[in-house]
Amino acid sequence: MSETLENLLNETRQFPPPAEFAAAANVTEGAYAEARADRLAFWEQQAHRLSWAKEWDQVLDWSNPPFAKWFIGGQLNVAYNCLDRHIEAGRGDKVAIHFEGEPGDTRTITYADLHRSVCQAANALTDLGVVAGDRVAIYLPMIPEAAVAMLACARIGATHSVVFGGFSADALSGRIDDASAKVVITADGGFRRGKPSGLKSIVDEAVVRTPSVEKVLVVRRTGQDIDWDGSRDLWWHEVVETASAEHTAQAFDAEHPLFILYTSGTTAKPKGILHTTGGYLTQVSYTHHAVFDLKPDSDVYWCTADIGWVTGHSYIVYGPLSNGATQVMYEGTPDTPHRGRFWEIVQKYGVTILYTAPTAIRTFMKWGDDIPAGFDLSSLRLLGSVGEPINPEAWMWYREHIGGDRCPVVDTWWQTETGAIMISPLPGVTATKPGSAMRPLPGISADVVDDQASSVGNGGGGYLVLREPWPSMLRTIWGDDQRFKETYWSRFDGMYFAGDGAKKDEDGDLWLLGRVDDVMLVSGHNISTTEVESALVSHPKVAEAAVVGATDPTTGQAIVAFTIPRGGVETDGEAGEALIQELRNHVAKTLGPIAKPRQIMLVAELPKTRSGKIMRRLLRDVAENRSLGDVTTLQDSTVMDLISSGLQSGK
Ligand code: 6R9
Repeated sequence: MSETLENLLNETRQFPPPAEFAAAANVTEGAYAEARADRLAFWEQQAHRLSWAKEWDQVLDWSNPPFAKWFIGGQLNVAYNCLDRHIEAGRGDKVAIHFEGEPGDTRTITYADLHRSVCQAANALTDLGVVAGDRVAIYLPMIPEAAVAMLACARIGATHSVVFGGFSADALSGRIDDASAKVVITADGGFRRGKPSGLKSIVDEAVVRTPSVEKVLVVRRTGQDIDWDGSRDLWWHEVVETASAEHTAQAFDAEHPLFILYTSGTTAKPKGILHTTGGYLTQVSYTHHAVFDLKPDSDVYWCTADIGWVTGHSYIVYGPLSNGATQVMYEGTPDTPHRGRFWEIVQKYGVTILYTAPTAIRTFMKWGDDIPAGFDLSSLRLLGSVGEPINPEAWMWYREHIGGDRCPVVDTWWQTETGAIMISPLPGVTATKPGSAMRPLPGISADVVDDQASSVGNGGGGYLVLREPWPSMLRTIWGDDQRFKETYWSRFDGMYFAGDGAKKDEDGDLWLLGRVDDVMLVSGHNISTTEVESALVSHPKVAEAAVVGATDPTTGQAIVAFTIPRGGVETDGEAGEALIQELRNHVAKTLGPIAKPRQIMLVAELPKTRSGKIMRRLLRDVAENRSLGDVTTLQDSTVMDLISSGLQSGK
């Protein structure tokens, strides 16, 4: 990977924080030096952001790597930290959640309201026989009950396993079974693209195969007809909303399991990533405060992720609520009932901090600049990105068309496994570069190493690793310590291997290059898919691109690009052919002739996972004329048919 291209390093645009923003920022430059001087003392200080029932005796126990323990001997309750302590501080009437349902129904939920619901749900779960250490599966749409259910589990020490509401019965039953969940919390359905989708029917199918499940608790959201098993199913409004709202939170050990969240490996069985209590809450609370510069009294924060992903866990539920934020929660899709829905929501609630994903940003670019231009976005003061490398042009578009050229943009790198943000600008400190996640946060030691595990110098590329344990790190893979060691700790001795490629530029700032499985080897040169994609997206006629390496008799692998033109670009017949030539030449000019794609296909859509990441594996199958591999994690299964049929017609 050291022979990578120079393109991203040629990005010279830089955006220092506005002086006013920097002057009022939550975190200043000094934090880096402080953490460097004494990393454990730094994290200990961050742990004091929380209320502990009992202080820890030791900050970190790393005597048995890679099994870390943080804040040993400490005890706390997560729900108490997210709710009760704000109420005790006189902030019970503050809005916690502005809920916006897809059909337009709304709910305003204060911290006192949320506390009441969580206490009721905690009592109801206790009545159902759930005790500390039991697992509870949560399979809900993006409605406030999802946060209530998670916090109720945390309150009684039950470990939740949230399964994204778009997953199939197979995926759901596999996850319920792996964790032996005792209770499943679901809804009759949710609203998606204007239609009620079924959830309860999928649970019915899944639990036939999961003997551990004793009860299914059902929220009424859509009112659609559902099947009912009187010995197993219970309505949320009958058992939770009638339960006592008195509940005293008991403190749990800092290493008590808080949640399991499954990540789908590319091939094998999903991995149950286990997070625990004290270190996790410390790091999500600190990073939410530092990276988003949250001012709880004036900000309106909105993270557009689904609660079914780690971004929703850490930056909708635990980070913002532990910090006493007011936030927006939206149930639906960005184009229902119209393509301005996000901007309408920003305008309506006066959102000040927006956290979304490159896949959404590129979609908005494709839809056209005039859509956000039709709304008042002047309340925004900070923009965040997460989920994939953000192409420099998408970053610029986000800054200009959403951030009015005034809001700092923070590109945040992290993973389900890391639990919290690891690499990101600090908005009041860092002069950002479009497309770079910049530096590890204070207290985090990320590095880029070569095949021999040596740190690369500035200007070099290689593998992203984490050299020291961090508070919100995964503790293991549920039930499989061996797999935990093999997956993350065996590639480089004594380091956590993240599976991502990265580069250091001449200033030592970090550029993420995507999963190392996606790197292409063309005539002996390592070329990252991210770089070629960014070169394509830097062309004014391109909205989105996905690049793969296909076997080639002369070059080993050859670059094949799937490209979505921006709205209004002519692609029929000769115009399409001309555009393809123009794009091939554009890539050759930007990155060098070695990176010129062998083939470019103009397509209408790209295959994405349900969390919005491009599935290059499937495009590789198409590029190499193979039948498609496993498509069960595809967001939209018709996309691949569209792409394949487009190719046959020569497009
Ligand atoms: C939070 C989340 C993790 C993988 C990660 C990387 C990619 C996430 C990124 C990014 C470049 C960023 N990723 N954020 N790549 N820049 N800012 O997405 O967790 O679903 O577990 O995915 O996502 O490849 O390894 P998760």
